[in-house]
Amino acid sequence: MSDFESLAQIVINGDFVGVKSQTQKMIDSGLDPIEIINQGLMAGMNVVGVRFKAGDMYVPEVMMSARAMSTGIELVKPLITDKDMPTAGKMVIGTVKGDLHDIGKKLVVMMMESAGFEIIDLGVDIDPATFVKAVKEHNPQIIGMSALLTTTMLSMRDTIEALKKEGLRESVKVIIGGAPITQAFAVQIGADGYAPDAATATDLCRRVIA
Ligand code: B1M
Repeated sequence: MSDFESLAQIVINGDFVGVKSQTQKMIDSGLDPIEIINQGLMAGMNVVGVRFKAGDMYVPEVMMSARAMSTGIELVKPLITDKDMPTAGKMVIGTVKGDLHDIGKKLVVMMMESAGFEIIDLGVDIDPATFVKAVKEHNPQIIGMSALLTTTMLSMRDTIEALKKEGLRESVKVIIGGAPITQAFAVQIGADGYAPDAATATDLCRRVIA
């Protein structure tokens, strides 16, 4: 097994202590930091995404892997400049107004960061005006909204309407998710896509901005 394969496997195992020593070893031996990220850390997280989607890995394991990957990224980051590491895209994300559920959203954030996206996480209970303000401030390609309550999911429609009112709807893709959300609902409110889980959300984001 190569050093890269071994690092990927340690990420899959969620072993953040192991990731620290293996990443440091690879840095010390002069390997390219970008390759350490792409062929080791992210390669491992990609496998985690596929297994999670297939139901072969569960939320706590995914969180352990994401933490392990972040440990490695923190070691490698000082060695690279922003221009060396192109981002896959920028997304503003939040749980909608009136809704405090954020475990699933955090999982989406972790998966997307692992895939190289820059994420601005607004947190929970985010009203349409705050999403609009964040679009103006950060100029993301994507807005992601999460809702876990049937009583709050309509706030997604309100945010889309607010974006239209401000003339911003054409400048961002809107993706939505959360337990009560369906593809039919996404179509109904004019979102660009719906993802049932965090791994699919990452694939969807890649697709909508391709
Ligand atoms: Co609440 N809660 N809760 N809750 N809670 C549910 C959602 C509920 C289904 C439980 C039930 O009754 N069976 C129910 C909603 C009923 C409904 O509307 N149909 C409910 C209720 C009623 C409530 C309160 C109203 C209870 C009360 O106070 N009477 C209250 C509301 C508070 C509020 O938000 N204003 C409330 C409060 C809470 C806690 C604070 C105690 C806690 C949240 C803690 C937190 O998030 N920090 C909580 C929890 C934990 C749950 C359950 C048990 C678990 C939710 C969860 O984290 N799932 C939930 C029951 C259930 O779902 N089994 C329930 C794990 C998580 C990984 O999955 O969030 O679905 P999920 O995310 C997935 C996908 O949905 C998707 O990817 C994720 C990972 O694969 N996804 C996206 C999510 N966001 C996405 C965004 C995307 C794409 C994909 O793109 C942007």
